[in-house]
Amino acid sequence: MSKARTAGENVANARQLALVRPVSASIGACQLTHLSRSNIDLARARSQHAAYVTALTDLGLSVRELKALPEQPDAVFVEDTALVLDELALITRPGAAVRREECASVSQALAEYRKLQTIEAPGTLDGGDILCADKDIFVGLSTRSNRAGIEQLAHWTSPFGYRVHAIEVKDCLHLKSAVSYLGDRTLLIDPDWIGEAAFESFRCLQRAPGEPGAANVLRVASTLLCSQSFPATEQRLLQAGYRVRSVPSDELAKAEGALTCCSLIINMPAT
Ligand code: CIR
Repeated sequence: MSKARTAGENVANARQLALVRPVSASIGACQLTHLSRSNIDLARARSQHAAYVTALTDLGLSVRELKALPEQPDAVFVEDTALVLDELALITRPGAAVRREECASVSQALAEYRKLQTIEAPGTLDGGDILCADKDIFVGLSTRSNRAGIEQLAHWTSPFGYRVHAIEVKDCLHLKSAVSYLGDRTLLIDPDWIGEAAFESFRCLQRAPGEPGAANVLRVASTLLCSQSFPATEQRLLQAGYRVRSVPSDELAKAEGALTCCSLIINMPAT
C-alpha cells in the first residue's frame, strides 16, 4: 500500500535523473540463478514497471527511458550495467556474458553526463553487487562479480576518496539482494543472506522474518521505495521513522529482479 506524500516533499531531489528501460518481450527467457523458472505475465510486468517509474517521478526524479532491447531478456535491469558516481561512471562487464550487449546503449547515454571508465576482461562486475554508502563502496564477490572486477572498480574510484570493500555473497544473487543503504550510516539487511560483521561502522536494521528479498529497497530523497510483497518489513521501516512508498514488484521478481535493479540514478549538477 502506498503512503500518500504531500506535494513538494521531494523538491530538494529535483536534480536527479533516473535511467530506465522498458521490459523486453523476451523477459521470460531471463537469467535465473536462485529461482526456478515460472511464467512471467508480460503485461503485468510492464504495468509494475510503469508503477515503478510513476513512483520515481512522484518522488521528484526526472526519468529518461533508454531504447528497448527486445532481444535482451534482462535489459530492464539497467542497474547491472553501470555504477554512476558524481565523479565518473563505470561501465560494468556483467558476469552473465549474454547481458554484456546491454552495456553499449547505457554507455552511450551516460557519456552525456559523466566521464566513463570501463571494466575490462577478466574482470566481471554487476551493478547489483555494488552498494554505495557515502564514501564506502561494498562490492559482492558473487557468481557475477569477481576479484578482478572489484580491483578495477577500486582503481577507478579510490583517487576520489572511495574505500572499496569486497564481501562474499553466497546465498542470493547480488550483494544488494541482501542489503540496502538507507542513508545516515544505516543499512537494511537480510540476516539469512549477509552478516552484519562486514558493516561494523553502520547501524543495521533487519528485514522482517519470513520476507526474503525485502532488504532490497531504493532510497529516493528521503523516501524508501519498497516492494508491496513485504508488508511486515514496510511496517518496520515506518516504525523506525522512515517515509515509505511501496510498489508492486512480484512479477519482475520472477526474473530475480528487485527495486534497485530497474534504474540508474544520476545526480545532476544544480543549474
Ligand atoms: C539476472 O539474473 O541477471 C536477471 N534475471 C536479474 C538481475 C537483477 N538485477 C539486480 O538485482 N541488480
